[in-house]
Amino acid sequence: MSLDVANLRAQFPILQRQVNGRPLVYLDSAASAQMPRPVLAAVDHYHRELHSNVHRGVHTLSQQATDAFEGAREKVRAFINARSTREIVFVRGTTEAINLVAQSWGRQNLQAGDEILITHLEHHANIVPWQMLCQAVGAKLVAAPLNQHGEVQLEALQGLLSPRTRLVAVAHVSNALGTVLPVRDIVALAHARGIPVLLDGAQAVAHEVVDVQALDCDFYAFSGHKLYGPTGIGVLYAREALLKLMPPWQGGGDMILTVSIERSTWNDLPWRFEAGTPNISGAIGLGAAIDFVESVGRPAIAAHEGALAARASEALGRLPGLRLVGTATHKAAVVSFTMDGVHPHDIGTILDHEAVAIRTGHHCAMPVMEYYGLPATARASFGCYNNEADVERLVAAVSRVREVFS
Ligand code: C6P
Repeated sequence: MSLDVANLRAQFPILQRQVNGRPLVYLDSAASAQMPRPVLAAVDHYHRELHSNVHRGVHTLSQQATDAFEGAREKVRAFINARSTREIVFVRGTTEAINLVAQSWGRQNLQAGDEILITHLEHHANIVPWQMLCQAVGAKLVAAPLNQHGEVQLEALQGLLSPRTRLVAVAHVSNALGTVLPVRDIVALAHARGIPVLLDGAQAVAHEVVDVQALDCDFYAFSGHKLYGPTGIGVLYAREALLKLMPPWQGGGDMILTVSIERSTWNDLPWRFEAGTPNISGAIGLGAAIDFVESVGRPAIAAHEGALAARASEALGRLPGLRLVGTATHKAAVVSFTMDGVHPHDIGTILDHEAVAIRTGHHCAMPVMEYYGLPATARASFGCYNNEADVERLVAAVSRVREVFS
């Protein structure tokens, strides 16, 4: 199942770029993965040949754009094995998907004294929308703790489920630590008490086969730009039984059936949740990204990235004063680290001089940084196009940081 990485790399024009006079080493795929030629071509084709509005025109362009847009929805459905395209709502990204659930389902189903259970490793996108909801309705946000490896323990999470818990919302994979959460078990625990579960799949879909029916989750959110697709497009999967009871959260064109000055009636699912002209080229690009990922195969991608990340962790871990942050047994290809006496931003700047792109900072996960008593980490994250030479360049550049600061 090994990947033909040289051939894969040739599909990503950006990897030909030089940065500071050296070939780019891109190790920031957890922030945004690069786009391969078929995705660039699909977006370009839409702009050159189909550009028009969807669901509105009888003219050929509009019909073809609508077919391509709705075709992308079917690709998403098949990709995550949803039962129906009625369960696939196009949104701007994971952040918007979670806000949609908070503002629509949340306001309808939560009241004062209720609780939402998250964990300590969530991205801000899976914290702040719930805080806003809690403030609006008088509910309480509860967070399950981590162990020293950055793992969420089921017993601890179970102990925080209370008769007032109305929703469990957890990451499938942590962006800051790489921890893969035991989401099937979490869903089973919550469902045993009749509590619905939202999974933040932003860091999972490009690396794991995600089957929403097998996971049995109620909501699943992800972004196109972490899946080799464009920015500004993402998906909310919601179980149809829940979605059909949820009120629209934004009003406007396309989400209605009829409008009079007195009142309006709502469109069918999923368009009821897609007010206004959608990101048509983004959805088409996402469809092409899904075809790309399926053609490569996620088990092969995960095995390849996992081997690179393990190699990088081992080599970096041997450097004096370097600490790996997040050492879960079940981990995605994310390597977060700190170096004694060096701020992570300085690590990132020196690496950039060497054309090695990593992310530094709190990774929009401040509670997990606080948990470890750190202001920030440096994070290298891997995609299908990375190779062993990238790992060597990373390790050499980090060693250079040590030289500069010693
Ligand atoms: N994490 C990272 O570098 P948006 O911005 O809506 O596409 O995705 C938000 C989001 C939600 N959940 C998780 C687990 C995420 O990792 C992200 C985005 C990027 O880690 C940018 S902060």
